[in-house]
Amino acid sequence: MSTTPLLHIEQRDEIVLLRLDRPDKRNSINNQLIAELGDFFAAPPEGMRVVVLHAAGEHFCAGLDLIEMLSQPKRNAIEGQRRSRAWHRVFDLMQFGEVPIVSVLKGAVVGGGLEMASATHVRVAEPSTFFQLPEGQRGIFVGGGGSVRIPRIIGPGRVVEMMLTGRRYDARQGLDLGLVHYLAEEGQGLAQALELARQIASNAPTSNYAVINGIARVAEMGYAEGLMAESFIAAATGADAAKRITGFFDARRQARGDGPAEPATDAAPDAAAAGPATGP
Ligand code: 1HE
Repeated sequence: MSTTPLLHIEQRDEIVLLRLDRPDKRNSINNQLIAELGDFFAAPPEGMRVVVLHAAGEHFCAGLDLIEMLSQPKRNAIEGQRRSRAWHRVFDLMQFGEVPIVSVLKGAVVGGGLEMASATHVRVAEPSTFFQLPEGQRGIFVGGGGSVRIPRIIGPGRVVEMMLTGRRYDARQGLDLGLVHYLAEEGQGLAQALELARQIASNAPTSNYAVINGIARVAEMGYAEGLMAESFIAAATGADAAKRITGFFDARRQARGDGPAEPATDAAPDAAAAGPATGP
């Protein structure tokens, strides 16, 4: 294992920029890189509210490090599963972690690169971006959650077809399919992602937490279970809602030239401590 980090970490106030820093190998994911990602997301730095995941060089990520894979032949099924399960743990920590992740896509977003991107919450792509799942052509299968996350975004039929034919989708097609949320100008992906990250960081942290941990899970539940789970999540959020809601109406009154609203502390002490009931 190299001692040079493959993940560059830079904290700018509430936003942490994580850069995949292996451009000479097209940011392909080896054991070291996945371990560094896992270490970061298992113990995120204090004060972090949003992560921007971007990449050095021309390509976001060329997927699994195929050279390393060849050098580590699996001896049995459990050993064979080990790498895949390690990726699952790390990408789960990302998708169901503490803060939203905005990714900046460009060039190759292939195989494990697409698996990683699909564990991020907001995806910004530059026009050079292309998506591919070349596992079939390499004689392997997705192992980083690709058969779980990607079909939930673009549908299982498209994933089957992508994997059988090795077809590439470009950035614009990615936008139509939901792999991309924002199409940036060439070279502007990071700037756009940072702008989005600042916007997301200004939300209530508990709301962001509820969104990234709640929506995808509730969507997997049955109707009644989903509604019940939603009501619990709604009850657990809203700690600073009174302040935010009052601020919202104050700003409107000020814009109209009226006086400020009554302070939110008018609420009963218990209710103020628990936060207002959210939802209907
Ligand atoms: C790599 C890898 C890699 C590049 N593992 N070393 N992923 C793939 O099948 C994608 C394979 N890579 C490519 O198709 C191309 O490299 C790219 C389209 C991404 C970029 O092309 P290009 O012309 O800019 O770069 P290059 O000349 O092909 O590669 C530059 C170097 O990166 C070269 O190393 P060098 O030492 O010869 O300079 C390549 O060997 C190295 N490189 N991609 C290792 N993937 C948990 S399951 C997930 C399963 C998968 O991810 S399957 C998809 C694997």
